[in-house]
Amino acid sequence: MKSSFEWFKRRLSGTHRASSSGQEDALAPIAAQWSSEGYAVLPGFYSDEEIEQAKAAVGQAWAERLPRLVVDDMVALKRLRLVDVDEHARAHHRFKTNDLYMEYEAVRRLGLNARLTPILTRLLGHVPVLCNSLSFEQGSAQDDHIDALFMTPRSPHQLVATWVALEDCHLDAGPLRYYPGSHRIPPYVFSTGSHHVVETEMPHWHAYVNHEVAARGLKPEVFAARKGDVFIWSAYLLHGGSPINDPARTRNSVVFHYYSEGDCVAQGCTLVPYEGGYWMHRPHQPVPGFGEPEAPPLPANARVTGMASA
Ligand SMILES: O=C(O)CCC(=O)C(=O)O
Repeated sequence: MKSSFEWFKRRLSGTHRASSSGQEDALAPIAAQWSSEGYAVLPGFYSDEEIEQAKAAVGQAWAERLPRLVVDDMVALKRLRLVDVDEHARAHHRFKTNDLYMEYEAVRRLGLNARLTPILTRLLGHVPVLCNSLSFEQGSAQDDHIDALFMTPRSPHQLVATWVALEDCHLDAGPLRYYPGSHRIPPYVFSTGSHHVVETEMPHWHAYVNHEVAARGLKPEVFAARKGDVFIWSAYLLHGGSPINDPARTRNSVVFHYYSEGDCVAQGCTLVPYEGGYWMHRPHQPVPGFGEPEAPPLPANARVTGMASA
């Protein structure tokens, strides 16, 4: 795996020589890993500078405390406005900060850019629309799941995620865990006929997935990430956050999810062209008790699809 990526990195840096036919495919090793394992790794993809700028933006979000920003308190298990997080919780709880991609360019740039967008386009098979971001300062310790349960794409397979390491991840900090090859498990069908989660039926989902994992001999691995690494996973790859053995350790990282342009247009989304793809402009996540959530200002080049443009 690593050697094929070295080849790809040489290609990206321009030191790769094309074959005599000139037809070599720089993304072939990544696409092959994607197809056989359900994920792809881009070691050292981002520079220290790019990573530090994104980290600074997360710090800025917590300093500015824009009232429209929304976080999930992963200890108290509740969603709230960032501005309402008290000092005690900020110091002692773990938070997932939602959708900084809509607010801070330095975060958005890690989700879409001239080097990453072509890779995402190849793996997704469509032009990607960056539709959310989740910034973590500590591990998520999230149960194993597939993203298609919660962000069920309108068209099967038209959802991918990237995970970017904003620092080296210590193995006691709760690294990302994943099951290579699990993307081949046919998605569970709930009583609604959909792959979308029905919470009361999750015990059946777990029993089904555990059975499939055992029957296929799949084994979990952890991503011992180094700062600047990118991990890309399919909507159907089983993954989660490993237990946090040392709560004092940070695990700065950001997850981005992407739907396809076609699915977003079919759903009338507002898309902002960016670095060969789009980012979705929308309200922030709703917070119980706060009415309609607010969106950031609409960029002048936004493309409003659906009824208005039909
Ligand atoms: O970063 C992690 O620990 C897991 C994140 C995750 O599972 C997700 O965002 O779907």
